[in-house]
Amino acid sequence: ADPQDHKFSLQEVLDSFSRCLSESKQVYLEHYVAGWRGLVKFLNTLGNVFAFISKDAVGKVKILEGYLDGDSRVHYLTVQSMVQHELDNQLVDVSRRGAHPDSGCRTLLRLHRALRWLQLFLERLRVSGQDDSTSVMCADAYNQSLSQHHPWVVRKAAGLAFCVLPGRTAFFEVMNVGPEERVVSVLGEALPLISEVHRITEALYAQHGLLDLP
Ligand code: 1PZ
Repeated sequence: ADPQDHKFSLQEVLDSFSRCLSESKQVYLEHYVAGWRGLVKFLNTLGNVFAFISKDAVGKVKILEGYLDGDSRVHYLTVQSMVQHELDNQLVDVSRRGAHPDSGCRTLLRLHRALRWLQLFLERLRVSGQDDSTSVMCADAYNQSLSQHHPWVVRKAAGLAFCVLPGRTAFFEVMNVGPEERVVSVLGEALPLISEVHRITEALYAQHGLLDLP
């Protein structure tokens, strides 16, 4: 068999996010978490500079995996059922950090905010041209989204990490999805689904007043 078959590809990540939505627009937690697990793998291939980011993401993925495998797993099938279950049972610190610092709701919110960054970044990448800089695309996407939730020191560290991102051509290669035209078409198919997952989660969190969980 071709060893390339087993090599990591960003395709798997996009597939996981594409599988997130049920017919009734519920968001399956299992696929959401699988998407993040894949993103972390991808981030790790980019080098040690990104370790502080990957470490935080891994921690959050592990927390959610704990719920997916835990005694209450029936309640963690979808993001909707998770929110319902945790709110009904007072398992969320709503106004300040307290007894539930690792609730599914607040943990997923961090990834949800980062998903917006991913959406903006991949969209920029999709429509970019030969001479565009991944560092600039990444920083723009970050400044438009996730940065507003981060303190100065994290913004500073993130800014430094963006500077050492591989250039556009190398970045397309590490995505390992195929030639540029294919990357562009795969992104074109996956991004509307990622946006939809983001939009539905955002509406759910807004409806329950959960967008600022500590
Ligand atoms: C391709 C280049 C990768 C750029 C990644 C862009 C995101 C930069 C985020 C830097 C933040 C990392 C440090 C940790 C911050 C945490 O304080 C926050 C809030 O969590 P809390 O402290 O409240 O528990 N964590 C986050 O905001 C989640 C960040 C996850 C970032 C995952 C990025 C995955 C990248 C995939 C690569 C394509």
